[in-house]
Amino acid sequence: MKLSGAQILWECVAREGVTDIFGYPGGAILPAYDALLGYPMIRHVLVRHEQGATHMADGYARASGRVGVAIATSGPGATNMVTGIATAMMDSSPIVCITGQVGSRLVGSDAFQETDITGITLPITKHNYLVTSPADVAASVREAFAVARSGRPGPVLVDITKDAQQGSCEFDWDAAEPHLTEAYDDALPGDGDDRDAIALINAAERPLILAGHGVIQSGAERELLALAERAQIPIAVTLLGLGGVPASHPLNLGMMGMHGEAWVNQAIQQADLLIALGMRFDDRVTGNLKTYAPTARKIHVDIDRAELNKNVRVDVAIASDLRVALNAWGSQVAPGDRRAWLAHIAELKGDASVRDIQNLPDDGHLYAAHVINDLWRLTQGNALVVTDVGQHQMWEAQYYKHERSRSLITSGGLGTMGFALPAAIGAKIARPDAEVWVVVGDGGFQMTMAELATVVQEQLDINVAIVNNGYLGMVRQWQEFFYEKRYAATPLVNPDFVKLAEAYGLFATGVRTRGEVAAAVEAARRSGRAAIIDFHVEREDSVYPMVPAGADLHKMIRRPSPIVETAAD
Ligand SMILES: Cc1cc2nc3c(=O)[nH]c(=O)nc-3n(C[C@H](O)[C@H](O)[C@H](O)COP(=O)(O)OP(=O)(O)OC[C@H]3O[C@@H](n4cnc5c(N)ncnc54)[C@H](O)[C@@H]3O)c2cc1C
Ligand SMILES: Cc1ncc(C[n+]2csc(CCOP(=O)(O)OP(=O)(O)O)c2C)c(N)n1
Repeated sequence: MKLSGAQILWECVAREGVTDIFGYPGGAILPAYDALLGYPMIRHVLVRHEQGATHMADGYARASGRVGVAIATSGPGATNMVTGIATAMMDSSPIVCITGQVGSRLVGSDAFQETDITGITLPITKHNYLVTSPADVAASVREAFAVARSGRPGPVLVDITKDAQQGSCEFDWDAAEPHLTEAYDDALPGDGDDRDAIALINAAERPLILAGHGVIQSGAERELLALAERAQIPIAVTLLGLGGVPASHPLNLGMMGMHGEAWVNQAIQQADLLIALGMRFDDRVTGNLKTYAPTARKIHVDIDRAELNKNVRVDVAIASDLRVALNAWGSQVAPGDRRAWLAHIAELKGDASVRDIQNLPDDGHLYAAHVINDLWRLTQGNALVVTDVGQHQMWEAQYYKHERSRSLITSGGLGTMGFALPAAIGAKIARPDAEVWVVVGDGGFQMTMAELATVVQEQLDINVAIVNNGYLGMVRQWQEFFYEKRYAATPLVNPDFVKLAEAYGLFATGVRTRGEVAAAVEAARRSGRAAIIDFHVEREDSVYPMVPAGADLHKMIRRPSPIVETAAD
């Protein structure tokens, strides 16, 4: 069957099972857009900025586990994608980005809207392709999907010249089947021996599981809980691991790291064994590496061999898909009695719990923690929450109790402000039945709020909670703690977000006191359309506890005023 390169592109995308793509047209990608009209089974979501398209594809992928697809034209369209691609790369999110390129004979001539996007994205993609002939489209596109979803997932870019889209050739799906090299395929059995890992676990008195994003990505939630319950090992989770273990599970201690629970960080420092599963020892998680978990032996299971012994030297390093590894350990892990260790952690919890906000008398002030806590109660923990980056992101992690995998989507590794709204659009399209809440700061919201028009055009029912403190809050907090309150470039003058939302035809309301929170959330939920709530929160509140960057993990800054204990809350 003879098809144009553009038709081959969509033929392959459709056969990969893709039903939704996110993009923005332009000259060099016009042949592909023209051919798209012949593929009505693929829904195209017109974004307002190509960065939005990449975050949407990313949110789609994180919400569903399927590959997200974004498309843009050459030059500025392609460069606008760079932040979204880097975001997906840092958090191992599988997306395929398709860009148009100038005609192959013009490549290298500084032609109109020519950029070397494969060169630019080389370090922030798992792999990328420059396709200059229609005969190469099928193999490149099929391989791009295979690379994006294989092994450790990640972003792949396919740059297709205009003449490669316009020219024709025979389309042969089978002949284009990808044959991945080991580097992009699932990990081979690792060097570390399962028997060594099991022996360490069985001998440990104070073991701790560190559960990361890889638990969710490998679908190993049940296997992980089975291990923890059988051996009675407590679990700490990373930011991107939240939801992989139900928050209410008695062995789940909560989040580790810079803004993690104080008792979790102390338990890490006192453990005699860390079992790190699908997490990469980010510096937000370890603090000072020289003093990190000094008394612990360490086991690390990761699908990416390059992560093993990268930041933290371990005793047993296993390169494997996590689910495969945990199944192999299975019943060889001995049933454990770790009551003494668990009781000790419960004591740490009692001593260290400083998050009192819930029990503070209502003095007329509205704290972000109130907002998140009420949102959690009112949605009964069932919402799919997509956060932006900053203080509100950390408060969400602390106060919204995630019970299910893929119920929190957030930019962890790159920490990309502007991520939340577009990622939520992708998530809602991937899971139309989910109740989606965006939790976003007044700063980050203004980076990509143009995508509200996409929400309206696609008739998406998404709720946006703006945690409005009139500052670039997280940076203000660093200035308060480390720069003597010299607030350089952090106070914000904002538009009236309620009026803005109304201009888009959305439901909108503002909240200034704690007593108004519940009614506003319920009104947004009942409105049956996209909604924005502008929460005017305490302007100079800070996120506690905090491990200053590079400090020892147990040396946390605590909330200064004495506050009532609510560990059980
Ligand atoms: C303002 C701010 C503050 C932050 N504070 C904190 C904090 O206090 N605590 C915290 O935890 N984080 C914090 N972060 C996030 C932090 O920067 C990292 O993004 C996060 O810790 C990474 O979590 P992870 O290692 O689980 O996930 P990833 O970075 O996604 O790594 C996942 C790992 O799992 C592996 N993997 C993937 N699939 C599989 C599989 N099938 N089988 C086995 N392995 C697999 C991957 O190879 C990778 O090594 C913060 C971020 C921001 C922006
Ligand atoms: C694109 C981008 N630029 C700058 C930063 C640095 N940064 C991290 S948090 C933050 C402040 C965020 O402010 P806001 O969105 O209002 O959220 P808040 O911290 O107040 O909750 C900034 C500027 C970033 N993470 N991303």
